[in-house]
This record gives sequence, C-alpha cells and structure tokens, in this order.
Amino acid sequence: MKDMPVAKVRNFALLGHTGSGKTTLLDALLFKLGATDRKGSPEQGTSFADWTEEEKERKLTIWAKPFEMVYSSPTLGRHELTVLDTPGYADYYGQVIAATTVADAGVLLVDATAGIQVGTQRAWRRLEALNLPRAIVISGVDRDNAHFDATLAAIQSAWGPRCRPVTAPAGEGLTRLLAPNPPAEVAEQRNALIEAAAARPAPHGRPGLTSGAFPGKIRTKIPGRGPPPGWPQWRPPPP
Ligand SMILES: Nc1nc2c(ncn2[C@@H]2O[C@H](COP(=O)(O)OP(=O)(O)OP(=O)(O)O)[C@@H](O)[C@H]2O)c(=O)[nH]1
Ligand SMILES: [Mg+2]
Repeated sequence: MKDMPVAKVRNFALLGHTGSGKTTLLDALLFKLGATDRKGSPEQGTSFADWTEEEKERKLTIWAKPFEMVYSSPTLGRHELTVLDTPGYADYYGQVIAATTVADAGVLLVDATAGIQVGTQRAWRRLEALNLPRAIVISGVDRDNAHFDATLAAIQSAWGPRCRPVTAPAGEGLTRLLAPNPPAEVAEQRNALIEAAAARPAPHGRPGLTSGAFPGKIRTKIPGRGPPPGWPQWRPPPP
C-alpha cells in the first residue's frame, strides 16, 4: 500500500490483559475488512496472528506483530490500518513496549466478564506515559456472565468520565450512539456523548463543535521534525 498518503494511514496497537480478546478482535478485523478469506481463531490454532508453533500450542500471543488492512468508508474514503497485536501475558511486556513505541495510538481491551485487570492497568500506564491517543473496547459482551454497564462504570471510575461509550448494547446487539434514530434506551448515553464532545476544544485544526485553544503539541514520530506531508496544519482560532 505504498500509494496510500500518510494522512490516510492509521497505525495503532491492541493492548490489554491476557485473554481479553486482542487476537480474536484482530482476526475478526482481518476477515471483516477482506484481508483474509476466513476468520482465524486463536482458540482453534487458526489465527493469522498467533501463528508460531508455541503460540498455537499455548493459545496466547508471545510476539507483537503488525497487520495491514484497508478500511473504506463512503464518507471518509479509503484508509490504511496498520494494527499491531501485542501479548497481554506479563512475561512478554517488552513486546508491548516495542509496539507502543512505533504506534500512533492504542486500543485497550477490557473484558466485560473480568473488568479492569493487572494487565489492563499496566497497558493504560504505558499509554499515559507516551501520551498516546487511545480508544477502549469492552470485549466479550456476548458471554453469559458479561457486565457491560459495570465494566463501563469501572472504566469511568478508574480513568474518568471522559471515557464515554460510542456504541452500547441495545436490544439483541450493539448500536452506534451517533447513528440516526438510535433506540430510546440509549438516548441518555447519546446525549452525554454529544455534550462531552461539544465541551471539548477543537483538536488538531479539524473542525470541532466549539473553537478553542489547542491543548498540546502535535505529536510526531520523528523528534525535531514537523508533521508528515499531507497532515492538516493547526492554526490558532481567529480572535
Ligand atoms: N465469547 C467470546 N469469546 C472471546 C471473545 N474475545 C475473545 N474470546 C475468547 O477468549 C480467549 C482468549 O482470546 P484471545 O483473543 O486469544 O485473547 P488475547 O487478548 O489475544 O490474549 P493474549 O494473547 O494472551 O494477550 C479465546 O478462547 C477467544 O476465543 C469475545 O468477544 N467473545
Ligand atoms: Mg493474543
């Protein structure tokens, strides 16, 4: 994908406690976005990520590995996703350090049947230390003993009310809170999300809901250089 402009590349690492579902999510993404013609499974030893003999045997990730896929959206166009799967098992934390050093963002998985665990906290601290942008995925919501609301409450209690859901269980499945005409049961969460977004300053020169001062420096991978070509330049809002 050498023809993809840098501004259209999203490069993020999957992080979380061992068994929280990082590799399962990666295999699902690869299949859903058409990068593979079957869905791999770490449990069955068919994962595209956990492919070494030791990983297949132990049914867990040992090595961080990058995977490329293309996401096409009618409104946002084509984007290249470079997704790094990482091990959650504490002995292999060095792989998390390496992956987050090259990632532009982190996606942290929190298991809805277990809540915030030691490996979740360690991953969060790493993201904090690097000041990486991040998203949280509550995984395993299909399991019988899953607790979405309690997991969300634990996340907000640990890391603040800025952690707002953008999707939530409704009826039989999950719904996007910003989709047109969402079910009434998610109206409260939808309003809270819109209010939180409206209260934030506009990020990185993209149009926001309010204008305001830029909260920090634009982060680049190469110290001493400006943002890569094609990145939007932030300008202070007019007085
Ligand atoms: N029902 C259900 N099972 C899941 C889900 N996500 C993961 N699992 C199962 O949980 C187990 C662990 O999943 P993995 O994807 O290997 O977990 P991981 O986070 O990659 O674990 P490490 O590689 O050790 O860090 C596997 O048996 C998966 O099939 C989910 O969303 N729902
Ligand atoms: Mg794994």
